[in-house]
Amino acid sequence: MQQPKRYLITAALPYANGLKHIGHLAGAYLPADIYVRYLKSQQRDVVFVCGSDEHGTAIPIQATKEGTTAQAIIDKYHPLVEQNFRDLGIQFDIYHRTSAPIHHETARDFFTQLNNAGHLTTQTSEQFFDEKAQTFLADRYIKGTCPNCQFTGAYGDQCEKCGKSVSPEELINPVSTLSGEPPVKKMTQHWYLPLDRHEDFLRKWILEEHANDWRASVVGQCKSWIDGGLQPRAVTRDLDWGVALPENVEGGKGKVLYVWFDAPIGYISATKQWAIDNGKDWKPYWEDKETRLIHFIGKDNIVFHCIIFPVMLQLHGNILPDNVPANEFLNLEGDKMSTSRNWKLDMEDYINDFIKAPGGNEIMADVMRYYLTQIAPETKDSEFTWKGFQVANYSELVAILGNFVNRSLVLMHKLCKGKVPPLHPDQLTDADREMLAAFDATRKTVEEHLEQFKFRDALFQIIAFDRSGNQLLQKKEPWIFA
Ligand code: B3M
Ligand code: ZN
Repeated sequence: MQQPKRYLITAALPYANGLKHIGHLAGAYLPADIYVRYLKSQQRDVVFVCGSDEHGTAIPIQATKEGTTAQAIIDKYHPLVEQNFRDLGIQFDIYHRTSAPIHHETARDFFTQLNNAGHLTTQTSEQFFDEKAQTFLADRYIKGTCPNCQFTGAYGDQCEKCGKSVSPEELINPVSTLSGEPPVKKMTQHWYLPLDRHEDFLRKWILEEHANDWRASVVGQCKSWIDGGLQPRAVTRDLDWGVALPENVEGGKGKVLYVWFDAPIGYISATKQWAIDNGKDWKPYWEDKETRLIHFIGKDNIVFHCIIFPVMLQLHGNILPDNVPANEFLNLEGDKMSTSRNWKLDMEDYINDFIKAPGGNEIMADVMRYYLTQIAPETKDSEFTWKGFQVANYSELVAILGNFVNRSLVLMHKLCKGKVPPLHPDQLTDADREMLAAFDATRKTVEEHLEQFKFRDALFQIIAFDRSGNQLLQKKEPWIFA
């Protein structure tokens, strides 16, 4: 494959509304970090950006739960999540935040450019309004009885009891969670990204050009979105938390950009901040065709990264992602991980119990990384079990890889004064020759797998090589000379 001049690697920006669990880690951050470490080991030009997504209704809703302000919520969780990633060895070049002024400015300019060029449309529609609180209501702010299971605490976007997606219209006896009053409908104007205008581009770009190098599950999800008929998507909201619309936009007062419009632009503003901090130029990373842009995400974010954001990027004159290796989900001991049902393993808890607790050890970060890579949900949902974690650690990491590396290093010190001796081809046995050939072949295959985002396969190859290494040692018994 032709090597690109530079890489820009992104991992989904986590909402700063709470701690993140190992499903998030396995879904996006760990594979991204492995890929970046590989590229850097090859001395390639690469920037790895991430940061907190600090907008959307998720933040003020958490603030209500914790009895505090939205600002206090993001200021609490941004540094905690950043530290958790660091403790698990995720090496971002920048961990930015979308509340930063440079982000607000970048997102607003992006909107203005698309709007001035006629790429956005406006529509007026009826939305739910709380007359007492004098505010429009996001779906999450409306509660009522689920039409499916009759649960009385269902939200206007989803019933947490039966899991069904609902719309506020479908709820029985809807009330505003702000005032407890039934909401009324009121006209409001919003800006839309007319995705329907871009169907031809998307079909060609995804379903033809990337039919073979993107994961089948990603292409499949895109295909069903496109075949289902693309609709204009609202890119603004009536909310007081988010990136305010530019002041000179008529009718924009009191409105903010929809969180999914501003959040991916966060990748760009993070790159800008990284460039400022490091005396670099950010532009080639987003404008030069010789940049390879890769988005690491979980499968629930596919439509935003493969359809909506690429349309925005293209209209704005940016490069498009070269690949979006979205992962499936990681389950925990037989059940779907869920924050609302509190069935999850937070990175924070793992770190506190295995790394920072008395008797804990930094190396436990690698043990978790190893197991999560071994069970990476690359092609289907996979399962975290504590038994599996234990077996992976003892029977593979320690018994195979650790044993091979440890024995080799110890013997090298005992027998060769810690230096790899020169090879004398006439002294090599057939088994030695096979091992040397296997080494080259393994390196090549591992690199190929990494280039194709097949991290599980890469790991499997490494373990297979270590296993043969142990067998060779067993056969030659070099310790008898020690
Ligand atoms: N914050 C959703 C999520 O954490 C969202 C990702 C934004 S990526 C630009 O799943
Ligand atoms: Zn229900």
